[in-house]
Amino acid sequence: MIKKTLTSCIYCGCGCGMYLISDGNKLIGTQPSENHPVTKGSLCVKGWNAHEFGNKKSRLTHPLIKENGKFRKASWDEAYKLIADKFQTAQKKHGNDSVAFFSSAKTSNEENYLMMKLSRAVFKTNNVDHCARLCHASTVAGLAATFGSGAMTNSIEEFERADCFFIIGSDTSSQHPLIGSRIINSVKNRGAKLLLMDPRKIHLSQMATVHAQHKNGTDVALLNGLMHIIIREGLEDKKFIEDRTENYNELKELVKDYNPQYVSKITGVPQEQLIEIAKIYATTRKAMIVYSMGITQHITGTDNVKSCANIAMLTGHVGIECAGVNPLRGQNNVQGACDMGALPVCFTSYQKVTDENVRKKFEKAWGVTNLPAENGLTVTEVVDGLGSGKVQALYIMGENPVVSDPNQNHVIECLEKANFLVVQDIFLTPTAEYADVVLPAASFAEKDGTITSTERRCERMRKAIDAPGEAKPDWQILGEFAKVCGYDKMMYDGPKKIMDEITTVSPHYAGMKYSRLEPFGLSWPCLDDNHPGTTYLHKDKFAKGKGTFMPRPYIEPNELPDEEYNFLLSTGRIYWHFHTRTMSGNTTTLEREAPVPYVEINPADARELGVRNGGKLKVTSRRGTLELIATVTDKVCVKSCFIPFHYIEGPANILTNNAIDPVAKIPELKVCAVKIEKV
Ligand SMILES: Nc1nc2c(c(=O)[nH]1)N[C@H]1C(S)=C(S)[C@@H](COP(=O)(O)OP(=O)(O)OC[C@H]3O[C@@H](n4cnc5c(=O)[nH]c(N)nc54)[C@H](O)[C@@H]3O)O[C@H]1N2
Ligand SMILES: Nc1nc2c(c(=O)[nH]1)N[C@H]1C(S)=C(S)[C@@H](COP(=O)(O)OP(=O)(O)OC[C@H]3O[C@@H](n4cnc5c(=O)[nH]c(N)nc54)[C@H](O)[C@@H]3O)O[C@H]1N2
Ligand code: SF4
Ligand SMILES: [Mo]
Repeated sequence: MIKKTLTSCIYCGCGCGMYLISDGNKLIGTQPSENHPVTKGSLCVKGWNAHEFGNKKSRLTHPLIKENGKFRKASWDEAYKLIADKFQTAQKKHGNDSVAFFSSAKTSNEENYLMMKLSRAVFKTNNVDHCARLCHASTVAGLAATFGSGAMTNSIEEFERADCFFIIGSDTSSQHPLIGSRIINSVKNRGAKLLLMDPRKIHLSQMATVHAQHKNGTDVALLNGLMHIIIREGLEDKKFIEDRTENYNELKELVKDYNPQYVSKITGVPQEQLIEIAKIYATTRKAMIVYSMGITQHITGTDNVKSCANIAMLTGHVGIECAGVNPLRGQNNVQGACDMGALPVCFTSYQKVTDENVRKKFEKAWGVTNLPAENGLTVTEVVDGLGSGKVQALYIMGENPVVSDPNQNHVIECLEKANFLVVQDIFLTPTAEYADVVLPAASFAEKDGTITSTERRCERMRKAIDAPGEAKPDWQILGEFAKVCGYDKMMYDGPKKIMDEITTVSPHYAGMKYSRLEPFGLSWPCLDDNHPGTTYLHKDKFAKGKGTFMPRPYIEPNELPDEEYNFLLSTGRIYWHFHTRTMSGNTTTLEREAPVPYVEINPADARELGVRNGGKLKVTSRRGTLELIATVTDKVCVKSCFIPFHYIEGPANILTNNAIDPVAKIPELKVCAVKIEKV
């Protein structure tokens, strides 16, 4: 029988509402919801094909235990007992913080909540984190410090009415297609201005009012330069600054030095372009800042984010409709994973683990004592900890660090040293190969729950079919495992009950009962059962009261090209693939378009190297080396190159630098130095 189930797309943070079409227990297609406020009858190519990977024969169907280097099938009970024994033994010998947990932005809010509950209530450690560390950790830190809340300030619908887009470090039309299409419509049909600041040519470049191709990693200088011009021209919003912000004099003092001549020299952007961008942005009221990984994935990621917040406050472009600072969250549920406290420093709703009253509240709610009071380790610190012995055992749910973490050789060395590794996934990933126990999870199509999209919209995921073999939803696995560990307050008869618990301990989600999430969800803050949700933040007052200007000086990236490693490498993604390709690589239409890894280089460099389009190149950094096909294109500047990080067959992360931002601990995935040779 053919059935249609309304759910939320598994791929990006746009949070599209789609129907999964199933025939018996097999998914046969998808279809966009006509009425979903983001989707409105359209999906991108990934959404249209989101039914395929789940049907693959290579799905994990049974728990696996490694013996003498080989996996064998095991029962759930045997697997749970082994993990419990290893984790508890590690803690007895090496202390509570010798174990760690990676949660997953691919799983539901309820599952992220249970992962952090498992870590904190059962194992008494705050060593719980997830891929936001590689993604928007700098947003969470930078916007919390300036505005008091680290989320997208405005909603996706507002892109349809904005008059100016200030896009810095976001390939929006490729990576957030349903937001990108609104930008394109507004620019083409309504004459909205598009100010693009991106070192690389992207699809949006063609229609940009101005495209400043600044040098990678010079964003703080660029933004300070724009603020210098705005103040010099008297275009700052004096009333907003006076009424709603603090620390303005420090900002004014710092940006004094960033005159157009100086900034042009650092960034490579002509002075006229700087002036044009500053004037258009400052004089258009409905002007939205949009950013993503080009801003966050730097050792100065937090500084970059603070600088975006500074320029928005300087011009009074926040707390109003169709404006604000809009970090586009990447994974379908990375916003939710952060909201649920799958972070080493906070419980749900960003309530700090260091606050005794907060801990007391959770101790009471969970029926436990002595919740850990010290901040835990981040993803990158846990990986290092496996190498040094500080961390003995790691439980990974729905992440694939062998492909997604920087400096792959280092990651593999650390995973090999791990005393005990558990991987819970839908496929046997390159990371799972290093595991001692592998647990089979149900995919998004096989379970109920909620996700929270980039516009803070908490919406339903619904079960369409049964999971293959003995695979189970992550929430059920975590509950059963906790019980084997001696804690039975994580057994629920379904995600609805888990959300009921979440609403009682999380102020932003207090009104998010399942009955209220029909049909397309609500955006937080949603403070009680009658609260309508919130489309844009910081109206009248910032989440922290006054907004704080946080002026930052420009600092160079950690590793820039020199004589030997003379190319700048930047990494990122492409339209057709999603991250480590476990899902998109198992999807015919997507895989057909981009089946092999490659490196983009400029035609001038290709001539110098004597390589043509499709020829072979060896790319080497201080950390590793890769052979790749050359794609010769003027998308990248001379002496720069770009490699998508999707491919285990040609993993960009063998080259990348694991230097981190000191505040947010996010690695510098967007800049490192390499040399390139013809093979
Ligand atoms: N198809 C597809 N869609 C996805 C994903 C995917 O894997 N595939 N992943 C999702 C996830 S988790 C995320 S986080 C988002 C990411 O979405 P994006 O951040 O849009 O994607 P990226 O390719 O990482 O990089 C964005 C842009 O930053 C630019 N850039 C590089 N260095 C700099 C710099 O120093 N300064 C500035 N200003 N710009 C720079 C790049 O040229 C690129 O255009 O996409 C989400 N959507
Ligand atoms: N060089 C470089 N590296 C990068 C980036 C970059 O721009 N450049 N970007 C970084 C960013 S922004 C991100 S977000 C990370 C992403 O890094 P990861 O999160 O490690 O990448 P994914 O491929 O999304 O991994 C998700 C895993 O979850 C599994 N999965 C899917 N559904 C479920 C489920 O329901 N349950 C369970 N248990 N598992 C499931 C998938 O099979 C997959 O293995 O990569 C980062 N790495
Ligand atoms: S835009 Fe994002 S959420 Fe929408 S269909 Fe495409 S991948 Fe899915
Ligand atoms: Mo991400």
